[in-house]
Amino acid sequence: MDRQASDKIAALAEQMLGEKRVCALTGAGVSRESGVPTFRDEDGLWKKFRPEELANVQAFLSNPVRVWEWYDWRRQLIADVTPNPGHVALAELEQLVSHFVLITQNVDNLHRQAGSRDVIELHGNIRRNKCFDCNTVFQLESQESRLEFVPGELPRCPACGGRLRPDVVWFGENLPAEAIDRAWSEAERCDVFFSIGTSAIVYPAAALPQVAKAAGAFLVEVNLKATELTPFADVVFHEESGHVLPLIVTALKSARREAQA
Ligand code: BV8
Ligand code: ZN
Repeated sequence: MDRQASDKIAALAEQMLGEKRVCALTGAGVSRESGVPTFRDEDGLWKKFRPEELANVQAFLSNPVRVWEWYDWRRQLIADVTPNPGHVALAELEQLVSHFVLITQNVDNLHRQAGSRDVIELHGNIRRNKCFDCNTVFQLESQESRLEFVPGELPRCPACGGRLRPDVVWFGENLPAEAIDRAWSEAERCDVFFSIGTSAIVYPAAALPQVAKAAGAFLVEVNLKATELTPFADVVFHEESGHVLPLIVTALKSARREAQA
């Protein structure tokens, strides 16, 4: 890493010392190094399927089995993936910073698997199902929802016999109120806000970095490509999150040691 980049990282670590509040918003890019496809990259999900056809209520009502099978395919895709160094670094940051909140758009559960505890899931979690008709939520592993998935048929709700769907937020659907409200208030109060591995175009999640910036936070973007957020960021790393985030953790650990010496 060149001198300039290491200086950027050392300065960023200093920003997180002491009684600081830090937020991190993550998107699909943070899971790509675990083998989970993103949405809008060249090999992304939206390149093969049109989101309008799959990730919305109308698509589910008109062809529930097709939508269910797409999510079942995504579940198979991520069944064996594991957290990468970027996820692990974020779990470490939670221990190193006095107030750290992880806000994710991802539904792959990898932050929790990496050990992050305070995780706000804005778009739900593909490891849960929800009944479209009675809203009961089922963990995939739970007894009630051990589904014999009959190809061509939609699994039924064990509680009411209704239509099961993945517990994720589709386009046109409101985000879980508690999740977005908490994320919003954390963004308004933080000292440092990271936007990591997201194209920053899906709202209201994409508003969070702007809210933080407007409230005076130091805005950091870690994203392979430039996004609409890049011009507003105080520091930008156009590199892989699995590479940059561990370097930031290392720099913070040494800055903490120096501060305590
Ligand atoms: C809402 C489902 C209120 C879960 C997703 C018109 C009508 C209705 C709504 C709207 C409208 N116009 C706008 C809206 C709002 C809409 C929206 O924002 N649309 C966008 C496309 C313009 N939002 C909504 O509908 C939301 N609800 O607003 O409710 C409402 C109600 C009614 C009417 C109006 C408003 C719901 C949003 C949630 C939708 N659900 N998915 C699932 O199947 O997973 S969206 C989908 O995109 C995923 O959830 C994902 O989380 C999200 C964001 O994508 P990213 O995570 O950013 O991934 P992407 O591939 O785009 O980018 C990855 C980045 O990583 C890239 O930049 C890449 O360079 C980088 N990268 C890659 N590798 C690495 C890396 N970076 C670092 N390291 C690497 N190794
Ligand atoms: Zn039900």
